[in-house]
Amino acid sequence: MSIDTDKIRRDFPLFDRKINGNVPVYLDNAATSLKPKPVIDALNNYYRNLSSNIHRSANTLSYESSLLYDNAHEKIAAFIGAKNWREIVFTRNATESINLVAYSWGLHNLNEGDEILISIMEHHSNIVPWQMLEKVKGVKIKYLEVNENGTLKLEELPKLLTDKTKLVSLIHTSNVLGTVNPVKDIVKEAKKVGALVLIDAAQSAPHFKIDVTDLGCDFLVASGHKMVGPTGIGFLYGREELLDEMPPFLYGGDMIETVTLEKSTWNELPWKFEAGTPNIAGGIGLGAAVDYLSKLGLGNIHKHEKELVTYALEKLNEFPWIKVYGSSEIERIGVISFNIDGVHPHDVSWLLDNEGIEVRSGNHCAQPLMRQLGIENAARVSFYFYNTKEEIDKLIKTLIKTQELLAV
Ligand code: 7TS
Repeated sequence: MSIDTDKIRRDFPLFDRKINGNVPVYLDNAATSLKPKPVIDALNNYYRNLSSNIHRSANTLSYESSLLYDNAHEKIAAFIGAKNWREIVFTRNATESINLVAYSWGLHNLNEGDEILISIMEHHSNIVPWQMLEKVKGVKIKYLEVNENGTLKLEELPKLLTDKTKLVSLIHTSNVLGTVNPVKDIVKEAKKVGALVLIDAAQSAPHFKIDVTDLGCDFLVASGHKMVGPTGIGFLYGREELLDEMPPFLYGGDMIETVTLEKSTWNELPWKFEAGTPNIAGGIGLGAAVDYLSKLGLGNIHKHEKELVTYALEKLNEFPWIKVYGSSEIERIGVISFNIDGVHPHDVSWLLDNEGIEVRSGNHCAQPLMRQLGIENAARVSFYFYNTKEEIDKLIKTLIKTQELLAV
Protein backbone atom coordinates (compact mmCIF):
# COMPACT_ATOMS: atom_id res chain seq x y z
CA MET A 1 0.00 0.00 0.00
CA SER A 2 1.23 3.48 -0.64
CA ILE A 3 -0.03 6.72 0.84
CA ASP A 4 -3.27 8.05 -0.61
CA THR A 5 -2.77 11.73 0.23
CA ASP A 6 -6.23 12.80 -1.03
CA LYS A 7 -7.84 10.43 1.44
CA ILE A 8 -5.46 11.08 4.30
CA ARG A 9 -5.73 14.85 4.12
CA ARG A 10 -9.43 14.53 4.92
CA ASP A 11 -8.36 13.30 8.38
CA PHE A 12 -6.70 16.65 9.10
CA PRO A 13 -9.22 19.42 9.86
CA LEU A 14 -6.54 22.09 9.51
CA PHE A 15 -6.73 21.74 5.73
CA ASP A 16 -10.32 23.06 5.97
CA ARG A 17 -9.14 26.53 6.97
CA LYS A 18 -7.50 29.13 4.79
CA ILE A 19 -4.26 31.05 5.31
CA ASN A 20 -4.26 34.40 3.54
CA GLY A 21 -6.96 33.01 1.26
CA ASN A 22 -5.07 29.79 0.44
CA VAL A 23 -5.43 26.15 1.40
CA PRO A 24 -2.50 25.71 3.82
CA VAL A 25 0.70 24.17 2.48
CA TYR A 26 2.06 22.96 5.77
CA LEU A 27 5.83 22.48 5.50
CA ASP A 28 6.82 23.03 9.13
CA ASN A 29 6.51 19.46 10.33
CA ALA A 30 9.91 19.38 12.03
CA ALA A 31 8.56 22.02 14.44
CA THR A 32 5.32 20.15 15.01
CA SER A 33 2.97 18.01 12.95
CA LEU A 34 -0.71 18.50 12.21
CA LYS A 35 -3.21 16.45 14.23
CA PRO A 36 -5.67 13.99 12.67
CA LYS A 37 -9.28 13.55 13.75
CA PRO A 38 -8.72 10.30 15.69
CA VAL A 39 -6.23 12.11 17.96
CA ILE A 40 -8.50 15.14 18.39
CA ASP A 41 -11.39 12.72 19.07
CA ALA A 42 -9.37 10.87 21.72
CA LEU A 43 -8.67 14.15 23.53
CA ASN A 44 -12.29 15.19 23.14
CA ASN A 45 -13.51 11.86 24.44
CA TYR A 46 -11.32 12.09 27.53
CA TYR A 47 -12.50 15.59 28.42
CA ARG A 48 -16.16 14.93 27.56
CA ASN A 49 -16.70 11.41 28.84
CA LEU A 50 -13.96 10.62 31.36
CA SER A 51 -12.39 13.77 32.78
CA SER A 52 -11.07 11.87 35.73
CA ASN A 53 -7.78 11.48 37.59
CA ILE A 54 -5.96 8.15 37.35
CA HIS A 55 -4.52 5.48 39.65
CA ARG A 56 -6.39 6.66 42.74
CA SER A 57 -10.11 6.12 42.84
CA ALA A 58 -12.11 2.93 42.49
CA ASN A 59 -14.80 4.73 40.50
CA THR A 60 -15.70 3.91 36.90
CA LEU A 61 -14.39 7.14 35.42
CA SER A 62 -11.00 6.85 37.08
CA TYR A 63 -10.76 3.16 36.17
CA GLU A 64 -11.53 3.81 32.49
CA SER A 65 -9.13 6.77 32.35
CA SER A 66 -6.35 4.73 34.00
CA LEU A 67 -6.82 1.90 31.53
CA LEU A 68 -6.50 4.21 28.54
CA TYR A 69 -3.51 6.10 29.97
CA ASP A 70 -1.65 2.93 31.01
CA ASN A 71 -2.45 1.30 27.70
CA ALA A 72 -0.89 4.23 25.84
CA HIS A 73 2.45 3.24 27.45
CA GLU A 74 2.02 -0.25 25.98
CA LYS A 75 1.31 1.24 22.56
CA ILE A 76 4.52 3.31 22.67
CA ALA A 77 6.50 0.28 23.83
CA ALA A 78 5.24 -1.71 20.83
CA PHE A 79 5.80 1.27 18.51
CA ILE A 80 9.53 1.48 19.35
CA GLY A 81 10.19 -2.22 19.99
CA ALA A 82 10.70 -1.98 23.77
CA LYS A 83 10.49 -5.31 25.58
CA ASN A 84 8.40 -4.02 28.46
CA TRP A 85 5.91 -1.13 28.70
CA ARG A 86 7.38 -0.26 32.12
CA GLU A 87 10.40 1.04 30.20
CA ILE A 88 8.25 3.88 28.81
CA VAL A 89 8.04 7.04 30.94
CA PHE A 90 5.70 9.80 29.82
CA THR A 91 7.19 13.28 30.00
CA ARG A 92 6.23 16.66 28.55
CA ASN A 93 8.49 16.33 25.49
CA ALA A 94 11.90 15.21 24.25
CA THR A 95 13.52 18.09 26.11
CA GLU A 96 12.10 16.99 29.45
CA SER A 97 13.09 13.37 28.72
CA ILE A 98 16.72 14.40 28.21
CA ASN A 99 16.59 16.51 31.37
CA LEU A 100 15.23 13.52 33.26
CA VAL A 101 18.30 11.51 32.27
CA ALA A 102 20.66 14.41 33.02
CA TYR A 103 19.20 15.08 36.46
CA SER A 104 18.44 11.55 37.57
CA TRP A 105 21.17 9.44 35.95
CA GLY A 106 23.75 12.16 35.29
CA LEU A 107 23.81 13.86 38.68
CA HIS A 108 24.05 10.53 40.49
CA ASN A 109 26.41 8.58 38.26
CA LEU A 110 28.88 11.04 36.81
CA ASN A 111 31.98 12.45 38.42
CA GLU A 112 34.62 15.02 37.61
CA GLY A 113 36.59 14.05 34.53
CA ASP A 114 33.90 11.75 33.13
CA GLU A 115 33.09 12.47 29.51
CA ILE A 116 29.88 12.84 27.52
CA LEU A 117 30.13 12.60 23.75
CA ILE A 118 27.58 14.47 21.65
CA SER A 119 27.79 16.04 18.18
CA ILE A 120 27.84 19.51 16.68
CA MET A 121 24.58 18.53 14.96
CA GLU A 122 22.51 18.42 18.16
CA HIS A 123 19.38 20.39 18.91
CA HIS A 124 19.96 22.65 21.94
CA SER A 125 17.91 20.24 24.05
CA ASN A 126 20.71 17.68 23.66
CA ILE A 127 23.48 20.15 24.49
CA VAL A 128 22.32 22.43 27.29
CA PRO A 129 21.32 19.72 29.87
CA TRP A 130 24.83 18.22 29.55
CA GLN A 131 26.35 21.68 30.01
CA MET A 132 24.49 21.76 33.33
CA LEU A 133 26.39 18.59 34.29
CA GLU A 134 29.62 20.17 33.11
CA LYS A 135 29.03 23.02 35.58
CA VAL A 136 27.66 21.02 38.50
CA LYS A 137 29.68 17.81 38.24
CA GLY A 138 32.78 18.85 36.30
CA VAL A 139 32.17 16.40 33.46
CA LYS A 140 33.64 17.13 30.04
CA ILE A 141 31.58 17.35 26.86
CA LYS A 142 33.26 16.22 23.66
CA TYR A 143 31.84 16.91 20.21
CA LEU A 144 31.72 14.77 17.11
CA GLU A 145 32.13 17.11 14.15
CA VAL A 146 30.08 17.37 10.97
CA ASN A 147 31.33 17.04 7.37
CA GLU A 148 30.47 19.53 4.65
CA ASN A 149 27.91 17.04 3.22
CA GLY A 150 26.00 16.96 6.51
CA THR A 151 27.20 13.61 7.85
CA LEU A 152 29.02 13.00 11.13
CA LYS A 153 32.81 12.60 11.08
CA LEU A 154 32.55 8.99 12.15
CA GLU A 155 36.22 8.32 11.50
CA GLU A 156 36.93 10.41 14.62
CA LEU A 157 34.76 8.21 16.82
CA PRO A 158 37.51 5.77 17.96
CA LYS A 159 39.67 8.72 19.04
CA LEU A 160 36.83 10.47 20.89
CA LEU A 161 35.58 7.38 22.73
CA THR A 162 37.76 6.58 25.75
CA ASP A 163 37.32 4.70 28.99
CA LYS A 164 36.21 8.04 30.46
CA THR A 165 33.22 8.24 28.09
CA LYS A 166 30.17 7.46 30.20
CA LEU A 167 27.46 8.60 27.82
CA VAL A 168 27.07 9.11 24.08
CA SER A 169 23.97 11.22 23.35
CA LEU A 170 23.16 11.67 19.68
CA ILE A 171 20.55 13.06 17.39
CA HIS A 172 19.09 10.28 15.20
CA THR A 173 18.05 12.56 12.34
CA SER A 174 18.99 16.20 12.07
CA ASN A 175 16.24 18.82 12.32
CA VAL A 176 18.35 21.11 10.10
CA LEU A 177 19.99 18.84 7.52
CA GLY A 178 17.72 15.81 7.56
CA THR A 179 20.77 13.56 7.93
CA VAL A 180 19.96 10.10 9.26
CA ASN A 181 22.86 9.12 11.51
CA PRO A 182 24.00 5.47 11.68
CA VAL A 183 23.15 5.21 15.36
CA LYS A 184 23.24 1.41 15.46
CA ASP A 185 26.92 1.42 14.42
CA ILE A 186 27.65 4.18 16.91
CA VAL A 187 25.98 2.20 19.72
CA LYS A 188 28.30 -0.72 18.90
CA GLU A 189 31.37 1.51 19.14
CA ALA A 190 30.17 3.14 22.37
CA LYS A 191 29.56 -0.25 23.97
CA LYS A 192 33.22 -1.17 23.40
CA VAL A 193 34.20 1.46 25.99
CA GLY A 194 31.23 0.69 28.24
CA ALA A 195 29.38 3.97 27.56
CA LEU A 196 25.60 4.29 27.70
CA VAL A 197 23.86 5.66 24.61
CA LEU A 198 20.92 8.04 24.42
CA ILE A 199 19.22 8.55 21.07
CA ASP A 200 17.31 11.73 20.38
CA ALA A 201 14.57 10.35 18.15
CA ALA A 202 12.46 13.54 18.05
CA GLN A 203 12.89 13.72 14.26
CA SER A 204 13.10 10.00 13.50
CA ALA A 205 10.36 8.26 15.52
CA PRO A 206 7.62 10.12 13.56
CA HIS A 207 9.08 9.16 10.18
CA PHE A 208 10.42 5.61 10.13
CA LYS A 209 10.36 2.41 12.15
CA ILE A 210 12.50 2.44 15.25
CA ASP A 211 13.43 -0.64 17.24
CA VAL A 212 15.26 0.11 20.48
CA THR A 213 16.07 -3.57 20.98
CA ASP A 214 17.70 -3.79 17.56
CA LEU A 215 19.49 -0.45 18.01
CA GLY A 216 20.81 -1.57 21.40
CA CYS A 217 20.50 1.92 22.89
CA ASP A 218 20.02 2.56 26.62
CA PHE A 219 17.76 5.61 26.39
CA LEU A 220 15.64 7.05 23.59
CA VAL A 221 13.54 10.22 23.65
CA ALA A 222 10.82 11.70 21.45
CA SER A 223 8.00 14.26 21.49
CA GLY A 224 4.36 13.36 20.82
CA HIS A 225 3.54 16.60 19.02
CA LYS A 226 5.90 15.86 16.14
CA MET A 227 4.21 12.50 15.50
CA VAL A 228 0.60 13.65 15.10
CA GLY A 229 0.09 13.57 18.88
CA PRO A 230 -0.86 16.37 21.27
CA THR A 231 1.54 18.97 22.62
CA GLY A 232 2.73 18.57 26.22
CA ILE A 233 3.37 14.84 25.98
CA GLY A 234 6.54 12.97 25.08
CA PHE A 235 8.36 9.92 26.27
CA LEU A 236 11.59 8.48 27.55
CA TYR A 237 12.52 4.89 26.85
CA GLY A 238 15.07 3.53 29.30
CA ARG A 239 16.37 0.01 29.80
CA GLU A 240 14.54 -1.41 32.79
CA GLU A 241 17.69 -2.16 34.84
CA LEU A 242 18.83 1.43 34.40
CA LEU A 243 15.49 3.02 35.24
CA ASP A 244 15.24 0.73 38.27
CA GLU A 245 18.55 1.98 39.63
CA MET A 246 17.96 5.64 38.85
CA PRO A 247 16.53 7.91 41.57
CA PRO A 248 13.31 9.83 40.83
CA PHE A 249 13.51 13.07 38.87
CA LEU A 250 10.51 14.80 40.45
CA TYR A 251 9.12 14.00 43.91
CA GLY A 252 5.54 14.03 45.21
CA GLY A 253 2.29 12.20 44.73
CA ASP A 254 1.80 9.07 42.61
CA MET A 255 5.54 8.34 42.37
CA ILE A 256 5.68 6.83 45.88
CA GLU A 257 4.91 3.44 47.34
CA THR A 258 4.92 4.42 51.04
CA VAL A 259 5.44 7.71 52.85
CA THR A 260 6.21 8.05 56.54
CA LEU A 261 7.32 11.16 58.34
CA GLU A 262 10.89 9.90 58.12
CA LYS A 263 11.17 8.58 54.60
CA SER A 264 9.45 7.43 51.43
CA THR A 265 9.82 4.52 49.06
CA TRP A 266 9.20 4.63 45.34
CA ASN A 267 6.44 3.31 43.16
CA GLU A 268 7.20 0.72 40.47
CA LEU A 269 8.20 1.73 36.93
CA PRO A 270 7.25 3.85 35.13
CA TRP A 271 5.25 5.66 37.80
CA LYS A 272 8.39 6.35 39.86
CA PHE A 273 9.19 8.93 37.16
CA GLU A 274 5.68 10.32 36.65
CA ALA A 275 5.14 12.47 39.74
CA GLY A 276 1.84 14.26 40.26
CA THR A 277 -1.23 14.18 38.04
CA PRO A 278 0.21 13.57 34.58
CA ASN A 279 -0.97 14.82 31.21
CA ILE A 280 -3.71 12.19 31.08
CA ALA A 281 -5.45 13.52 27.98
CA GLY A 282 -2.08 13.94 26.26
CA GLY A 283 -1.04 10.38 27.06
CA ILE A 284 -4.31 9.02 25.71
CA GLY A 285 -3.96 11.25 22.64
CA LEU A 286 -0.43 9.96 22.07
CA GLY A 287 -1.79 6.41 22.15
CA ALA A 288 -4.26 7.38 19.42
CA ALA A 289 -1.41 9.01 17.46
CA VAL A 290 0.74 5.88 17.34
CA ASP A 291 -2.34 3.83 16.41
CA TYR A 292 -2.85 6.22 13.50
CA LEU A 293 0.80 6.05 12.36
CA SER A 294 0.93 2.26 12.73
CA LYS A 295 -2.23 1.87 10.66
CA LEU A 296 -0.67 3.95 7.87
CA GLY A 297 2.53 1.96 8.22
CA LEU A 298 5.90 3.51 9.03
CA GLY A 299 7.34 1.90 5.89
CA ASN A 300 4.75 3.70 3.72
CA ILE A 301 5.34 6.97 5.53
CA HIS A 302 9.09 6.71 5.02
CA LYS A 303 8.74 5.80 1.33
CA HIS A 304 6.38 8.71 0.67
CA GLU A 305 8.61 11.23 2.43
CA LYS A 306 11.70 9.90 0.67
CA GLU A 307 9.97 10.54 -2.69
CA LEU A 308 9.03 14.05 -1.59
CA VAL A 309 12.50 14.98 -0.35
CA THR A 310 14.17 13.58 -3.49
CA TYR A 311 11.75 15.55 -5.69
CA ALA A 312 12.19 18.75 -3.67
CA LEU A 313 16.00 18.50 -3.64
CA GLU A 314 16.06 17.97 -7.41
CA LYS A 315 13.89 21.06 -7.93
CA LEU A 316 15.71 23.29 -5.42
CA ASN A 317 19.10 22.34 -6.85
CA GLU A 318 18.03 23.62 -10.29
CA PHE A 319 18.48 27.20 -9.11
CA PRO A 320 22.00 28.53 -8.58
CA TRP A 321 20.65 31.26 -6.27
CA ILE A 322 19.33 28.67 -3.81
CA LYS A 323 21.89 27.24 -1.41
CA VAL A 324 20.73 23.92 0.06
CA TYR A 325 22.63 22.77 3.16
CA GLY A 326 23.88 19.20 3.34
CA SER A 327 23.99 16.89 0.34
CA SER A 328 21.43 15.04 -1.80
CA GLU A 329 23.76 12.04 -1.87
CA ILE A 330 23.44 11.10 1.80
CA GLU A 331 20.80 9.18 3.77
CA ARG A 332 18.34 11.94 4.71
CA ILE A 333 14.68 12.39 5.53
CA GLY A 334 12.23 15.15 4.75
CA VAL A 335 13.98 18.22 6.14
CA ILE A 336 15.67 20.76 3.86
CA SER A 337 17.31 23.97 5.05
CA PHE A 338 18.26 26.53 2.45
CA ASN A 339 18.94 30.18 1.77
CA ILE A 340 18.24 32.40 -1.21
CA ASP A 341 21.12 34.66 -2.23
CA GLY A 342 20.41 38.22 -1.19
CA VAL A 343 17.17 37.50 0.71
CA HIS A 344 16.87 37.13 4.48
CA PRO A 345 15.23 33.79 5.40
CA HIS A 346 12.65 35.60 7.55
CA ASP A 347 11.55 37.46 4.41
CA VAL A 348 11.41 34.15 2.51
CA SER A 349 9.18 32.74 5.22
CA TRP A 350 6.98 35.84 5.23
CA LEU A 351 6.45 35.83 1.46
CA LEU A 352 5.71 32.12 1.46
CA ASP A 353 3.20 32.67 4.27
CA ASN A 354 1.43 35.25 2.10
CA GLU A 355 0.64 32.33 -0.21
CA GLY A 356 -0.36 30.02 2.65
CA ILE A 357 2.95 28.14 2.65
CA GLU A 358 4.11 27.57 6.23
CA VAL A 359 7.85 27.09 6.74
CA ARG A 360 10.28 27.93 9.51
CA SER A 361 13.15 30.37 9.36
CA GLY A 362 15.73 30.94 12.06
CA ASN A 363 18.52 29.03 13.75
CA HIS A 364 16.35 25.93 14.35
CA CYS A 365 17.60 25.61 17.95
CA ALA A 366 20.90 24.35 16.60
CA GLN A 367 23.24 27.33 16.88
CA PRO A 368 26.50 25.30 16.98
CA LEU A 369 25.55 23.54 13.73
CA MET A 370 24.51 26.81 12.09
CA ARG A 371 27.86 28.32 13.09
CA GLN A 372 29.62 25.34 11.52
CA LEU A 373 27.62 25.93 8.32
CA GLY A 374 28.79 29.55 8.43
CA ILE A 375 25.28 31.02 8.78
CA GLU A 376 23.04 32.44 11.47
CA ASN A 377 19.69 31.61 9.92
CA ALA A 378 18.14 29.52 7.19
CA ALA A 379 14.69 28.85 5.79
CA ARG A 380 13.54 25.27 6.32
CA VAL A 381 10.89 23.08 4.76
CA SER A 382 10.01 19.81 6.46
CA PHE A 383 7.60 17.22 5.08
CA TYR A 384 5.22 14.64 6.47
CA PHE A 385 3.09 11.94 4.90
CA TYR A 386 0.22 14.31 4.01
CA ASN A 387 2.43 16.54 1.85
CA THR A 388 2.37 16.27 -1.94
CA LYS A 389 4.51 16.99 -4.99
CA GLU A 390 1.94 19.63 -6.02
CA GLU A 391 2.72 21.47 -2.78
CA ILE A 392 6.43 21.35 -3.60
CA ASP A 393 5.65 22.78 -7.06
CA LYS A 394 3.79 25.65 -5.40
CA LEU A 395 6.73 26.18 -3.03
CA ILE A 396 9.18 26.39 -5.94
CA LYS A 397 6.94 28.79 -7.87
CA THR A 398 6.68 31.06 -4.84
CA LEU A 399 10.44 30.90 -4.19
CA ILE A 400 11.06 32.08 -7.76
CA LYS A 401 8.66 34.96 -7.17
CA THR A 402 10.40 35.75 -3.88
CA GLN A 403 13.81 35.87 -5.53
CA GLU A 404 12.58 38.10 -8.34
CA LEU A 405 10.92 40.44 -5.87
CA LEU A 406 13.45 40.64 -3.06
CA ALA A 407 16.95 39.53 -4.09
CA VAL A 408 19.44 42.35 -3.82
N1 7TS B 1 15.46 17.05 19.38
C1 7TS B 1 15.32 17.35 18.09
C2 7TS B 1 16.13 16.63 17.08
C3 7TS B 1 14.40 18.32 17.72
O1 7TS B 1 14.26 18.61 16.42
C4 7TS B 1 13.63 18.97 18.70
C5 7TS B 1 12.66 20.05 18.35
C6 7TS B 1 13.82 18.60 20.03
C7 7TS B 1 14.73 17.64 20.33
C8 7TS B 1 13.02 19.20 21.13
O2 7TS B 1 11.71 18.85 21.04
P1 7TS B 1 10.66 19.44 22.09
O3 7TS B 1 9.37 18.84 21.69
O4 7TS B 1 11.13 19.00 23.43
O5 7TS B 1 10.70 20.91 21.93
N2 7TS B 1 12.88 20.67 17.12
C9 7TS B 1 12.24 21.74 16.65
C10 7TS B 1 12.49 22.26 15.38
O6 7TS B 1 13.33 21.80 14.60
N3 7TS B 1 11.70 23.33 15.17
O7 7TS B 1 10.94 23.50 16.25
C11 7TS B 1 11.26 22.53 17.18
